[in-house]
Amino acid sequence: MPTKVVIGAQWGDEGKGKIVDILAGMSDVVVRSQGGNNAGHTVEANGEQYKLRLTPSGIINKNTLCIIGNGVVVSPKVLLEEMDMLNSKGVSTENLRLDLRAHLIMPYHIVIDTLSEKAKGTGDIGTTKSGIGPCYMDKAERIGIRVCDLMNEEVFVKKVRENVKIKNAIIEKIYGGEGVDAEEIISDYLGYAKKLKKYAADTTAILYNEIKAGKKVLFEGAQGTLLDIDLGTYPYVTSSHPVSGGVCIGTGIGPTMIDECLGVVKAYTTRVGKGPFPTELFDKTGDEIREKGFEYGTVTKRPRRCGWFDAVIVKFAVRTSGLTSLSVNKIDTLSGIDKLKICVAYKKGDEIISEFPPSLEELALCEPVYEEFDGWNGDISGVKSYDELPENAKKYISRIEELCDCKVSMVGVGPNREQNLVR
Ligand code: 2SA
Ligand code: GDP
Ligand code: MG
Repeated sequence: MPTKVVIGAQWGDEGKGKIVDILAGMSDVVVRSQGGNNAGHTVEANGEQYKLRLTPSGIINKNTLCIIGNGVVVSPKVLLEEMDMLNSKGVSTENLRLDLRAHLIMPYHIVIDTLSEKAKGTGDIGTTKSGIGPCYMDKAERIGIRVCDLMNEEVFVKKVRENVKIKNAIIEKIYGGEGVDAEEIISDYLGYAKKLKKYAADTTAILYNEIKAGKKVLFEGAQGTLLDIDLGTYPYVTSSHPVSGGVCIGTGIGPTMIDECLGVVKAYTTRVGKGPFPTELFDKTGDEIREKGFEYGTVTKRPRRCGWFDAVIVKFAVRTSGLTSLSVNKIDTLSGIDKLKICVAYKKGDEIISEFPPSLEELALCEPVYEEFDGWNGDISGVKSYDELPENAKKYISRIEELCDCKVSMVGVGPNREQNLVR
């Protein structure tokens, strides 16, 4: 199929980077449509590990055109650092394009993100403090600064001076913090502009023409469904749209141009940051999964909360993103756990709930209803085909498929490109 969306069907970090890198080998174009450098996508290839935050995970494939779409919020500083990192590892960034409509993360966004989290005290969201929320706020308030503004010195200087006045009032008067210096920002950002100029383009037109020409296009989601600002566990969400619908708005294409939607999940569940997590484990099994699966934030190194696979949330992702198949990663991490559980529904008093509740207050009254499975033992990271997996692992996957009402097309047994079993 020519166009495919890859999204996270849990709370992010499902292993999207690995899957996109694998599929990028069969694609002409890879596009990011939302989020920013809050994302951390890990790709292991050619004996190297790459932790990508802004660049699409297709960049490791030298012939793939990589687009940062209009819906992404871009820190030029982080982007240039990432490009330098890639170049130093021999990866070319010549095929990168940055949309002119994308909004810029400015230093005051990072300051406000940090101060507003601090001011919330124990009621904080647990953001990555990379300025994502404040940048999307400016976009909605219609005072954001875009890549096209950065490419026009006169416009850029005027907008920065105006915005800094407003932002410093907020930083100093509301949060009691230290304001930022407009002239320093202007000088730094005009330096970034020079370096980024040749990559900046109207990518909506490029993308349309590529699709019309029959090219294979992959859309790379960041974060995950339950972090979607509309459909996630609001307010414990990010400020963009990680569901498949976000791709249209964030890249400028219409829904008729999307052929397939692949949801990536882990064989268990993780979450980083605050907010509800019905199947969270607070015992030694949770710790075992964290240590074996190395569940720590790719960007912030925060320990990820770990729990059992929750079919209620994944079924919700299948429904809200119209998923056509699932990729289940990290089945290897569950090896050696005697009894495994999958949450098949929630119980609220005497009521059985099978749809993920919109209200956090209602969710707090829900308890997971579990089905138990016999586990499997041994190192399965070298398994080369789905059929070779232990019988109990295959039963576990088949049950995920039934409960989520979606075909499982790939199973991950390790972080490397080669450790992916196609069914
Ligand atoms: P933000 O910074 O405003 O987007 O934070 C809002 C919530 O979204 C969560 N969030 C994430 N959750 C999982 N992974 C993310 N990327 C990094 C990773 C996270 C890291 O790959 O590990 O390094 O900690 C990501 N980005 C945002 C965040 O935790 C808040 O709950
Ligand atoms: P993303 O944000 O969805 O791209 O995921 P992250 O890169 O933040 O986190 C996923 C982690 O799991 C990374 O360290 C990957 O290298 C690793 N990973 C991906 N698939 C597998 C798998 O099947 N098994 C194991 N053990 N690790 C995996
Ligand atoms: Mg991640």
